[in-house]
Amino acid sequence: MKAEKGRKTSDGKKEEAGIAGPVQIQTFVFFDLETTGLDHPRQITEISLAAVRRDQLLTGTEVPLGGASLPRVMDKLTACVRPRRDIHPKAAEITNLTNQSLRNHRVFDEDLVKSMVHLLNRQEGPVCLVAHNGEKFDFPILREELTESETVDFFPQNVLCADTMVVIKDLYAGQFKSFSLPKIHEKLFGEAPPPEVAHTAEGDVITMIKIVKKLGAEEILQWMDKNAAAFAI
Ligand code: DCM
Ligand code: MG
Ligand code: MG
Repeated sequence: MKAEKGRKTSDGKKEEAGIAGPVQIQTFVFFDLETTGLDHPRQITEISLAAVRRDQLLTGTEVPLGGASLPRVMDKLTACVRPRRDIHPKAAEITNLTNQSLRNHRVFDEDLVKSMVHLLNRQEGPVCLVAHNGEKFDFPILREELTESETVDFFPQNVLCADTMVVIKDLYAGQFKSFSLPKIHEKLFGEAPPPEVAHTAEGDVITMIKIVKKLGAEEILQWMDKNAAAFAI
């Protein structure tokens, strides 16, 4: 988080200006949305959250999975959502979520938001939502759905957010020609995520975690400690 410069510590000494404050994010909640498409209003068709402790990203028990390693200890929530507008055919094609298949599902409502909040409340703080292209896509869409459904007051005010696309552009720009999630995965693991994984919210969340571990979690997590912003509206 951006440092509060010159803040006084409990013994009255001034902290050194310019050095990031004592914030060390303890839980990273990888997060992805599937939506009705790229045209506005963009509405959620699926949401996935996977909360992972810092130490699990750095040294956690590793289970081999497709040549990568994943933390064994994760708290996850994935849910489909019926949007209040039509799903664009292109979005339906890549996500395999259709107007027809979601027709009897619940909309983005208080019960879903409370499920998310309960998952977030169980994590050790500071907590940071992490999404790929989150600044331009997932974070504003979630904020809009919270506002529209009048559930924004339930959402914890102290949650942070960070965008892995921004982090990777900042730290590893030279390594990649494209910064899309499938292209980064392809470069690092020799193949794109399979179609049954790509553009599913949970599949994209898992891909993000694999990428962070593979590129170097230590450096990426420290970047987020320094640069994460407040999620609250
Ligand atoms: N999307 C789209 N067309 C694309 C890429 C994405 O309409 N070529 C929309 C639909 C997806 C959403 O963006 O549900 C999120 O993309 P992603 O699966 O990459 O998270
Ligand atoms: Mg996404
Ligand atoms: Mg996705």
